[in-house]
Amino acid sequence: MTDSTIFDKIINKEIPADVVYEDEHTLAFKDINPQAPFHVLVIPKQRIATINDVNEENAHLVGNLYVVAAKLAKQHGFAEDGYRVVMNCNEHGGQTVYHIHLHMLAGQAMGWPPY
Ligand code: IU
Repeated sequence: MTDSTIFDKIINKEIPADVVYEDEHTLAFKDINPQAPFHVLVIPKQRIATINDVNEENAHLVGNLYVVAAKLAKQHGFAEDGYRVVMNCNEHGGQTVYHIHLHMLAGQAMGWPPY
């Protein structure tokens, strides 16, 4: 597993972030380089480097990311029109920060395919 990332500093409040949700296991904050009108990253507080590191023991932490995304969608009025959640894995997936994060993009219609 790679070393800790800047997201640990955000979790530990060592650097600021625009936090939109926080509980014991999960944090959600605005992406600093938004790709949609609403773009937040939903992350587990316990670092999991990539999707390849998801297993039976930590799967509940990944499930929580979707629970939080659904809450945020309802709270911000995106549930009905829809939105996108995506998690990039390694180089071909476009992952740059090795602490898994669910991108939640909303506020406009999304295109497909994503390349
Ligand atoms: P990726 O899926 O690993 O490529 O996404 C990393 C995201 O983290 C990307 O959208 C960045 O804009 C975002 N980000 C951030 O919000 N705050 C930071 O301090 C850093 C990256 I570094």
